[in-house]
Amino acid sequence: MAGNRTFTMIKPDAVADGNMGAILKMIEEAGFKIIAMKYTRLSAELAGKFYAVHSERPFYGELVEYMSSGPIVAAILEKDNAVADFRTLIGATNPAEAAEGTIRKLYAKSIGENAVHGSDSDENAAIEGNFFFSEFERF
Ligand code: YYY
Ligand code: MG
Repeated sequence: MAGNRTFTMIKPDAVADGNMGAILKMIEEAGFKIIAMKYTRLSAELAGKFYAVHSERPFYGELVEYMSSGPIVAAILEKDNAVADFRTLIGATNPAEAAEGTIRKLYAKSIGENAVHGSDSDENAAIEGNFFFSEFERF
């Protein structure tokens, strides 16, 4: 059964460009409820841990550098079918391939600087939410 929570980050490029409010508005208008949210900045060490699954990929170094380059917003979102519906809302990893009207189509600069993160499974949504939020912050 599909779960009802996912995890997102508004990435450094989108925060730096002043798109934080517009992206949060799209998320809320799509029916996601914000369960937990924080404005923070990842160290390179923490960004490396968050994306450890990609550590053997050629883009890992750039990804870690980028994700620690400035403030982000991290949030846990709730909605029926949250993981799949949120992936639809954000669009393809590469904005050139993202559908019209998706967050990445509107706000991503490139495949690397792609504005938002969205969990890819219920299991990872829980792991990623727990990475950023303690138990009393995600009630
Ligand atoms: O889940 P999603 O963010 O859509 O893509 P992933 O394949 O999990 O990759 C994570 C992250 O890595 C992606 O958002 C940008 C970056 N990246 C990249 O810079 N170059 C690639 N060819 C693939 C991914
Ligand atoms: Mg992913």
